[in-house]
Amino acid sequence: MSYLAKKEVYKILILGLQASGKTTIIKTVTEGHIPIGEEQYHPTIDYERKRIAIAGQEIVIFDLGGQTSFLDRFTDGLSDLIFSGVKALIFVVDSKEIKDITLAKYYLDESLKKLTQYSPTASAYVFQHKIDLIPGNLKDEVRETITDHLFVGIPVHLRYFETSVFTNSIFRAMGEVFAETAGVNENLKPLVDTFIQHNDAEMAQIFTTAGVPLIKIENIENFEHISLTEIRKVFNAVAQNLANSTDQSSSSIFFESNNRVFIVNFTESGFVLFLGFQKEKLLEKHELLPSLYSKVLAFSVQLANLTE
Ligand SMILES: Nc1nc2c(ncn2[C@@H]2O[C@H](COP(=O)(O)OP(=O)(O)OP(=O)(O)O)[C@@H](O)[C@H]2O)c(=O)[nH]1
Ligand SMILES: [Mg+2]
Repeated sequence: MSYLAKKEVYKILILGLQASGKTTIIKTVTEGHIPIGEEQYHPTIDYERKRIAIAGQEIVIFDLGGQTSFLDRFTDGLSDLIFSGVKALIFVVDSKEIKDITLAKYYLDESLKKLTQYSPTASAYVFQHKIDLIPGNLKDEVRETITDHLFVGIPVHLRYFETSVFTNSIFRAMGEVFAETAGVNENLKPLVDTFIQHNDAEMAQIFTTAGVPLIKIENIENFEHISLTEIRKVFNAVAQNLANSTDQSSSSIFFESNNRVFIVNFTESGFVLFLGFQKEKLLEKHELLPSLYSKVLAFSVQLANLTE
């Protein structure tokens, strides 16, 4: 067993009032496609569990139905079962439903009480969701109103994100939750950091196979890096390519822009390594693409072994 091995399954809770968007969020970030428009609402009955692996760490997400009859049971009769062994709690509020903010605050308080009781070391996040529905000039006002209500008398540190399933915001927010929960920053980041320093890479990113960004490291200052949206386009194309490919060993691909070479590698332990190199640097070092490519492959195997 490797030193990074963690066999315990980590638990993430996602809760909030009904129709705030929890099930849609989980579907988007675990299946990797951004929905085109609002979809028909199917309330979650009771709760649903979704098991995923992030960089070798098994995680179970509890998607808790948001109807008040369910929330009352989760925070009372079932609280021991629901709130024990939790690593992260995400509370989702609908940006558009300001009228329900007092009710949301009530359940946020109840949940945090139970979280402090059963999982005192867990991290807590608030997603102010469906931000796409708020016009730009009202965003500050809406955020202020929501935070003014939610944060009164909160005993724990809450991380706050504005999210929408129609933009990268949800991938960024969930990326932080996943990276922190799975310990990616302590485990993978130092190794990737060392690799890119040694090989003069400009940047490295690690994604889940669904395209959720877990970490990003830049090796140079003022790198006008390609945006997440651009990476996602390439990423989806690559993922599609690999899914269609009959040659399952072809888990890597490289492509180039005028000044850069990028290598994308789908590691065996369920994450994706994305590296960018400057062509000029490679030329200076007389580094040829095939040799760079095999170094990346070797590194990816090493990472996979460590996280198995
Ligand atoms: N505009 C917008 N709509 C969203 C977003 N996320 C989800 N929705 C819509 O919100 C509605 C409710 O979504 P669900 O994910 O089912 O809500 P839920 O929180 O799981 O609801 P319960 O299971 O009843 O607690 C659906 O019609 C979704 O399409 C978003 O970011 N923006
Ligand atoms: Mg639901």
